[in-house]
Amino acid sequence: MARMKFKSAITVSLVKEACSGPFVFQGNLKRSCAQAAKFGFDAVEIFPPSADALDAKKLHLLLKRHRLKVAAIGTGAGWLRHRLTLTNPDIEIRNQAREFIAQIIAFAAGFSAPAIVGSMQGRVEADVSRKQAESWLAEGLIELGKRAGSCGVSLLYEPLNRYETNLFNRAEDAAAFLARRKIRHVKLLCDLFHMNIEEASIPETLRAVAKHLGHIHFADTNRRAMGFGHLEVKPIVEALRDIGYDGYLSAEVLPLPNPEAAARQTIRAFRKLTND
Ligand code: LER
Ligand code: MN
Repeated sequence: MARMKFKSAITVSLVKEACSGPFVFQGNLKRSCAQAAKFGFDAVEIFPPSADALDAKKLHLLLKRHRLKVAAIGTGAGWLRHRLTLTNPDIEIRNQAREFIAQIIAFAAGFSAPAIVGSMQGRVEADVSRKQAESWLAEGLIELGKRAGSCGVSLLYEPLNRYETNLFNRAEDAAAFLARRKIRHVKLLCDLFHMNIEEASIPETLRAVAKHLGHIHFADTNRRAMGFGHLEVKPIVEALRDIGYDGYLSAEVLPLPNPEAAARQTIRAFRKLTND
């Protein structure tokens, strides 16, 4: 059987409020794409303030010039800037959250890329039952999954560690939720940083959720570039090969000690681990 080929991606944030977040390049899409290409990445993962803040025509030209793809587009600014979530008790806020994400889904689909629901999932708020919060999350993901499917792409749902949400922390629980609630066109984004906190075994979990897996955030235990922490990553890559994963390993990592060093370390680790 032909060997599966992984794809490399690096994060670019255009959101000022996220300057201390796990984004390698920040603030200037033109310069960030040039740098991503210079280091040899296949794609960029973009974290924009909103869909409106991006210019599709300019982005197509920029990607063409640098032979890059869009790996995914994050929606977290909806939470960071506007405090919108899919599980807020106020229906107006839930609706605004859906609209914010829907616009990013439509924009990303123009680049054959998925949008990501991470922090926009929210949490089980005080005075809300878990059952109710899960139902709101399921309703949101069902509708947004339909939108993604009708544009020919998937939507990515990301379980987060316990310090960021109390909804789903473990990938198998999230996969069971997607199946139980019949949520279509939604795949799992497995972030190795969150998994290191929550999973008993990352390789075994990846094998168990194989059919739901859509994207990987490629980060070490300390949220730094792969190799700058202590993650045992070889068995993880072996598991990804065994399950036939051929998607992105996308570096959602801190720009430490500086963006260039984080990018260089990521691509070095990517090549060494994958021989790609
Ligand atoms: C989003 O992809 C994520 O992993 C969050 O932990 C970032 O705050
Ligand atoms: Mn992540």
